[in-house]
Amino acid sequence: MTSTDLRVGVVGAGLMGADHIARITKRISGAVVSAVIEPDEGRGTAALQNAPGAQWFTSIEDAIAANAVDAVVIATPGKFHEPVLLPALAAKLPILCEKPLTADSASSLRVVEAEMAASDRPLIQLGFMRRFDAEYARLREIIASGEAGELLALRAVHRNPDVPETYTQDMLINDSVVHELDVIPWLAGSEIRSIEIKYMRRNPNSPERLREPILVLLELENGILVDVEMNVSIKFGYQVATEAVFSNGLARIGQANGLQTWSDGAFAKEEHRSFVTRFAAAYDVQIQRWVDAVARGTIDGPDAFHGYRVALACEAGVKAFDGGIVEVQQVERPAFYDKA
Ligand code: ISE
Repeated sequence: MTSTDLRVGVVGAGLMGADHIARITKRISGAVVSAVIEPDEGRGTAALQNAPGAQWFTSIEDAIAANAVDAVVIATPGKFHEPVLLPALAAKLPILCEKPLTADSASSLRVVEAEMAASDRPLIQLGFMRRFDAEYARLREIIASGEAGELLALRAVHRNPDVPETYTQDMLINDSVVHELDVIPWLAGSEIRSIEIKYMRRNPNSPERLREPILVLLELENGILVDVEMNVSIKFGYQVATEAVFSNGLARIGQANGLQTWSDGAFAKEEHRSFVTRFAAAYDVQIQRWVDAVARGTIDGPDAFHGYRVALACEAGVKAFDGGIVEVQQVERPAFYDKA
């Protein structure tokens, strides 16, 4: 650690929090984990193994009162974000908040208002990591440049091998499709106008409480149609892929790119089993760019107002479980968010 390193408090030491703690300690320059904020003692002390010199706190308020952090990474489940975001904003701390911003649009709006009241510039960057994946960035360039002609449609698949017991039906949208609700407007340069959901044939592996896989159909403001297969019980592995259909051709991202083996007359390629490995490089780039941006007094990624828009799209998505085409409420972006 050097005296200029950003002292980061990581809130939540579950799968994602522990991964960010290891990342900041081992691979990120200009930052150090100075605090692990986690109510569960077992998880908190386990996480400290990867954060030499860090202190353990059970609440964000205690870490702020002890002057232990210059910035915060929030990696708890979305429903716990608001009570961490509000005191961190009041203390004017830069924040990298894992997706989603909060559990619903009303609380997301409260966070946006608290941010505008606390600071003269955005403090929150949202952890939508796909934007930092090299293939997503290249696809966005191809779309924007027009080099393959006009974009006609996007076809996406989002497949998980399984999900934990805490995963509920609404999480198909609020926890999983939320990534597409972020990245599709970013890729296509157009907001989401409406959402429709169709139920695919039930997977016998699906837990009793879930009705899935689902097919999510998005219509964008510019008329582009996007279909997303969301599937969380497909056993074989973790797969996130998109095909872009242009007037002059196709582009595909997210194809399996692991170890190739030839054996017993067969060819095989390794597939990911979790988002932790599939997006490892994107998470590294995201955190490094956030740390560098904080040093410049800014953010470098999606902001809280975008998180509010995504929350509105999620609400439309959850309504669409009951059938029909559901319009997404459109909101005007305050000039405050152009200060980043
Ligand atoms: C999880 O929270 C993620 O963010 C993953 O990227 C997604 O694939 C998964 O479905 C979510 O539960």
